[in-house]
Amino acid sequence: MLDETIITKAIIDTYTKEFISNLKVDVIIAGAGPAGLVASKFLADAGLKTIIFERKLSVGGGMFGGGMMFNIIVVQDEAKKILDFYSIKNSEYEPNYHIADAVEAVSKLTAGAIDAGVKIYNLISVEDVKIDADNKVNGVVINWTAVEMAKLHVDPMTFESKCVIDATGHDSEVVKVVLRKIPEAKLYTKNGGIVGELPMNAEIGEKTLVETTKEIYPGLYVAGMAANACSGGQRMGPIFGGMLLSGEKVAQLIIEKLK
Ligand code: 48F
Repeated sequence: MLDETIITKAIIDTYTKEFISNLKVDVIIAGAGPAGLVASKFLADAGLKTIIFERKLSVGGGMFGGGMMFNIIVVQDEAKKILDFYSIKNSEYEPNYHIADAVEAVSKLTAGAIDAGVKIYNLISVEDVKIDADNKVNGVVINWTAVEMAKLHVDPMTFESKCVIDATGHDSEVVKVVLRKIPEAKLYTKNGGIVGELPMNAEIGEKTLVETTKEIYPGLYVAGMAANACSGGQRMGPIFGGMLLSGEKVAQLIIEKLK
């Protein structure tokens, strides 16, 4: 005998209890693409309480689609260790070009994060940041993606963290909010603002990405394509090693800072 109201209660009760327990965490990540997923696992493995807010119904960002919907990803030698770490099957196509199944990669990166203790909230968008008296970022303002899509006039709610990672991809949405809403904000970039992403060059873009992954404003870090977009790095298309290494690097930076 199944009682529909118990099913409903189980969902609401469990979700809200966990939601409340995550109101104050160590790290909040905006975006569950490859960079955000990898960062979250390494942070959680280091004992930092980490949550991700993901706008969409599905996690994985641009990885699921491989290149132009051919759902295979390519990873170079430097990042093969991360595929192996997650037991993502891969093989060498040519020297320095390792291929893997995009769906397997997303699934295992996601499982890795969840097994490490990360809570992923899908269907929730980060729309603003919370700041302290010195304008340092110390949390995010969120709303249901459905509210955002329907343009409903519904106030958002706020979660607090010691650090925030913008892993929102090409649009670097969290960084844009900081620039828009804190007039005196200067990013740690060559022009103090968003330099903007450069056209395709996989070789340079992948190398640059590890350098552009950093704390870009007090309390706010960038990882993945958001990092190159902010600091003027090249785009690189469906080679994903840089995204994985960027996730690893941003986690190391935050671990050093917080521990
Ligand atoms: O775009 P995405 O996969 O970012 P990434 O981890 O990886 C980039 C690659 O996929 C690809 C590439 C470059 O050529 O190799 O582009 O840097 O994942 C970003 C995720 O963030 C979510 C979005 O739905 C996606 O899943 N997202 C974007 N804005 C928000 C957000 C927001 N405001 N709040 C929450 N999630």
